[in-house]
Amino acid sequence: HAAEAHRTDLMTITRYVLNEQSKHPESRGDFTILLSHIVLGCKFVCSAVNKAGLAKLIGLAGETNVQGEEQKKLDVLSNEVFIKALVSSGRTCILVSEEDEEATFVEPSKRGRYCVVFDPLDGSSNIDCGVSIGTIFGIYMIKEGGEPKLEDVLQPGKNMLAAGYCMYGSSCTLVLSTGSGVNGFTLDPSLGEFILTHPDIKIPKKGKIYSVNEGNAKNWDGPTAKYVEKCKFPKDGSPAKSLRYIGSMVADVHRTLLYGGVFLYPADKKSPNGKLRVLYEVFPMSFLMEQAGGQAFTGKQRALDLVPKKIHERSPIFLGSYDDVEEIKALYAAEEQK
Ligand code: P6P
Repeated sequence: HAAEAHRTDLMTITRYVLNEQSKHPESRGDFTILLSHIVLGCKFVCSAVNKAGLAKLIGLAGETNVQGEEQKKLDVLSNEVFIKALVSSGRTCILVSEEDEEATFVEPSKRGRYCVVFDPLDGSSNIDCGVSIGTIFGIYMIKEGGEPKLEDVLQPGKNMLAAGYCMYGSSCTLVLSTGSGVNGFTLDPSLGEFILTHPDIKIPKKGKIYSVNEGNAKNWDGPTAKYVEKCKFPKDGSPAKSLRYIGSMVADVHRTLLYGGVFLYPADKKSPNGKLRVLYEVFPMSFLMEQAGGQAFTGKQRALDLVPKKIHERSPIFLGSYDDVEEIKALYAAEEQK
């Protein structure tokens, strides 16, 4: 009977978020409405990404769509969809997107209390070869009343109320945390609903995989070089780790979350702050890792303690299984002692 109930008792992301809301009686449902608009954006991008793949593959309508308009690059299209969805939710006041140099300040008549930072289509350079890509987002509450200002989004990641990503791959999977654990939902295209498929995700305490772009090895600093060396040639007789690097952050992080291990995008001589962006790549993924029992480190401090000064600031990042990141922290601490 339980199995039967499971099949018919569909836990959709909407129901899940409403359940969370019911834990906060004072809530006016604004957060639920905001999340429902983010989910709408993800559904749209999922369908656009799948179509684009198909259009590219079989040369449908060339580079222009049926209206003869120049086919928009998918990341530009995705950005417009999210901006419009977030503004029309009436629950946001500042939006920071990887695609826009400046933050978007929502007009007063449509303003709400939330600030959303997002990368509408991270890894989009991978679309043409069919590698999974994704949307990454984080949500802050505006610091205090009055005119929203840039400082309201330059908050440390630990102040985020929620964070998540939607991965567009063989299936469309949305992984979300609203501060009490991590849950994964898979889009059922026949229903147009995200169904709970990965309840209460916990990352393994230690993993057998390391994930880094080895092509940057000549530029790494000591601790990173030492850690990767240890993964490949362990001195304690333990088996070497496997290297898995997809080159699309959402895919590499999703595998790390489910299988364990560690994802590294270290600083190097070329880019002293690494490559990944603090607000809408490092913070949301670090938030999820901590919520799943893992951790995230910048080489200097806990990633979520970082206070960004600019909205497109970058930071090195080491995130994943708790024990694996501990080893990296020990190597950086030893370097500090020198
Ligand atoms: P590299 C994709 O371009 C991206 O922003 C992330 O999704 C990914 O983790 C990283 O860059 C890959 O960078 O330098 O290894 O190609």
